[in-house]
Amino acid sequence: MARYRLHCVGASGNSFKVALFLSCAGLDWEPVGVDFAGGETRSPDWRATTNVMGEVPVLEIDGRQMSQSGAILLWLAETHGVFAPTHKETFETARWLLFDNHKFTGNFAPHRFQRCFMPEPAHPAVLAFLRARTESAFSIVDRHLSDRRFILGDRPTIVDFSLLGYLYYPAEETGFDLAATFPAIDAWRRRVAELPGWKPPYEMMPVGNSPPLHLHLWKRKR
Ligand SMILES: N[C@@H](CCC(=O)N[C@@H](CS)C(=O)NCC(=O)O)C(=O)O
Repeated sequence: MARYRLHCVGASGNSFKVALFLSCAGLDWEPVGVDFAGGETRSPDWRATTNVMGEVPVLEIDGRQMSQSGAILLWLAETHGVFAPTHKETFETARWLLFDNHKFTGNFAPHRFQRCFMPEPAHPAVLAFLRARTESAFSIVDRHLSDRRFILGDRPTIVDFSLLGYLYYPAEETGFDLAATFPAIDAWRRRVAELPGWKPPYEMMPVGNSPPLHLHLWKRKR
């Protein structure tokens, strides 16, 4: 059994944030699949034994179970001293991690979910709302990256891993052509993809039971 066990599912970008760290840091870890589509994370038993918040990722080490990707990344960076912000960067780190959870991933992930993982097509107003909020958050990050290589400056840190969690899923799932619309974000995600240990999400976490793609997208893929 690996030292670190990451409870996750391939479609979960929040899980990918942690998987990316573990893989790029060269740590001994394994993905542990969750039956997300079958409702495992919503069951009282899973909440009692694994995560009271009912979410993946959960990182397990030495019997301890940790949730919330941002908190896990902070803990991993401090524990292993890699991809770690400096003490002087503490404020900027918290600022960007909160922005990610609230506005960046916080709108992009539900937009993708509503767009392609719901059993029925989402109401267009819901999609339009989430898309506009995502575009606004993306514009902020695109501008921020126009004159620096990574979010905190010239080297990759956990802040990049957090914000990038959902940016490697296929455009047919996300509905965003990043290369065409957010060139600085696109260049940044390519830079991070050059790190040793990087793999795309479904290859990094080939486990669990992801929600099925919405039928109309699934048909379009064939
Ligand atoms: N802020 C959390 C978000 C975690 C999250 O939303 N996970 C999703 C999968 S990507 C989940 O398990 N959702 C279950 C639910 O909301 O019921 C984090 O960064 O870990």
